[in-house]
Amino acid sequence: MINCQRTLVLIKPDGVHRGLIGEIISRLENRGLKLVAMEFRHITKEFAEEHYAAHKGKPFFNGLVKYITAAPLVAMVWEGSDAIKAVRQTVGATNPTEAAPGTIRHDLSILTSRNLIHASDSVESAEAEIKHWFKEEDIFPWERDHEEWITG
Ligand code: DGI
Repeated sequence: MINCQRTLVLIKPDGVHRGLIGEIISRLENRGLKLVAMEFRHITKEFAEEHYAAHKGKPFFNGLVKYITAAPLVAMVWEGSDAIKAVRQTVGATNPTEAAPGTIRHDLSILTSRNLIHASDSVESAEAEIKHWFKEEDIFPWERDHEEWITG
């Protein structure tokens, strides 16, 4: 596979409540990305604060932690060629009103504080976030029969 990467994706609690789990997973599957780990989780305040540590002290930090811990979410690891960039592109800009049409955030949401989905934004953050959320034994690499037609 050309530049094989893994990236962490979260369907945030609004995505679960709004019944958008299937829609969001379909968009990533249709892109040619491969799901290699998935868990339904209701995370603690401490766990959320560590996940969003880079935003500590910002005016929206407490609201963000409250939102992400308010109800269960879906945590996933996706794999593919240039997966980090590809997923971010399919997810769209942080502010849904600035996201490009056709992206998940544009098509399915309207508020930055309810933007449905998280995706790692760099090789370094993907590595750290996957480690924070998943044990290595809970990630399941598998080969598609038609792998070479998608990833080269
Ligand atoms: O990687 P992203 O989720 O696209 O964006 P980020 O890492 O800059 O911020 C993480 C989350 O924090 C984002 O998905 C929503 C929230 N956030 C970021 N900037 C703002 C914000 N929430 C509010 N209310 N206002 C902001 O300016």
